[in-house]
Amino acid sequence: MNHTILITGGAGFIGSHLTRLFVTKYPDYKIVNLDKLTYAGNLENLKDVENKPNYKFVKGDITDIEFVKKLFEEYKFTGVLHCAAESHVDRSISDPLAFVKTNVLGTVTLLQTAKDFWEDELQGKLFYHISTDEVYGSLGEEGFFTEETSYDPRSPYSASKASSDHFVRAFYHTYKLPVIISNCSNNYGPYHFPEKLIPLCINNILNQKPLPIYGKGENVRDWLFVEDHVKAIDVIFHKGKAGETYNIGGHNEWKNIDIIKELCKQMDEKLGREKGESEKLITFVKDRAGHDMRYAIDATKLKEELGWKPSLQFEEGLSKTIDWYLNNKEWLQHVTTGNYQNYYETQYDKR
Ligand code: NAD
Ligand code: TDX
Repeated sequence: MNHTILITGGAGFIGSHLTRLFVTKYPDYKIVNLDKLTYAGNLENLKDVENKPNYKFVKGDITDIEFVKKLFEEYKFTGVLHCAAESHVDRSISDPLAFVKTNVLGTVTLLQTAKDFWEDELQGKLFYHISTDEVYGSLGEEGFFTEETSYDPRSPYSASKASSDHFVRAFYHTYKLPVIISNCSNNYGPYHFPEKLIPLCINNILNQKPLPIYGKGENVRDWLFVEDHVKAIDVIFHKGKAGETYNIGGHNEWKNIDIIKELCKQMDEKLGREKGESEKLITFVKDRAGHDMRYAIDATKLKEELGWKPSLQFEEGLSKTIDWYLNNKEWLQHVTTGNYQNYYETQYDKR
């Protein structure tokens, strides 16, 4: 069928890759990108698709119900791919209310509007909520998160995402709204805002600034190349079953310190620097409050039921990512001026 899809947060990191994939792969779909353009949203991320006839950008806030209603009236959406969120754990520690507002109230605003517009004809509609593995809490050395793992969020960010997931399921059970949730592990790749570990360290290596590693760098994350994530979303959107949850992960666990060492090694080679030069920048700093120890996803359900698996090996994905940042220094400069400097000073310089 032909869809008219609302993508929220399409100017952000994952949202821009998702928008690009849907706009180019499905020329018969109409894609409307609703984004507030917070510090994390950037229309430069979508320069290559902005003039496509099936793409439209609308600036707005998902918590503004009158605005969201008007958009549903105008476009008669058949699907929602909901990416918009406050997404950075460290910011959630300093400003939890902003996370409740966008991640909880914003999600319920969209659910409520979709329900009101779709309730006469639910057939052919889908509300797809993009969520995170952080809702499951923190693992010890063993085990994986499955779709059955109990929720145990431990940061204001993950608590707000867990809350939004609960509302999505509540709308399915109460109003039969067709919903799907996917919970993904840590993404990396082009257009990643340099407040997150990998792009922050790429930027700092380039500028020969300290690489701030929280605690001892022993925390483990399961990394997935962002293009593999959005390919999984595509498969789930088209083949997944309403009411279901799918975990998405790379089966690719790394300690933070090991990732940064690999990054230093690859960047020294690419920049023609002496072997070991960038590693000297590694600086252990005060740990993140409530820092989750380990995340690891079991993505068996997605592989067995829908046939998705990651396509890129991590070292290759990291190399592609570094090359993108080296070829797009202007993008990096644009996003690291102004407010970014204030954020950086508060987060790191005064620690
Ligand atoms: P991001 O911070 O890069 O982008 C978020 C986008 O949402 C930005 O464009 C921002 O302008 C927009 N936005 C924020 N508040 C808004 C509002 N009130 N109204 C409209 N737009 C608003 O985030 P990301 O890393 O791309 O994450 C996207 C989604 O994927 C989030 O829901 C996040 O929880 C989830 N997720 C992220 C990761 C990851 O590793 N980055 C992993 C799993 C899940
Ligand atoms: O300066 C840093 N130093 C450091 O050691 C930063 C920014 C992070 N870290 C550590 C904290 C984590 O253990 O690196 C790891 C990764 O940190 P982030 O890049 O901030 O990601 P994380 O907190 O794991 O959350 C990410 O993955 C899940 C995304 O930001 C979330 O949106 C997503 O849901």
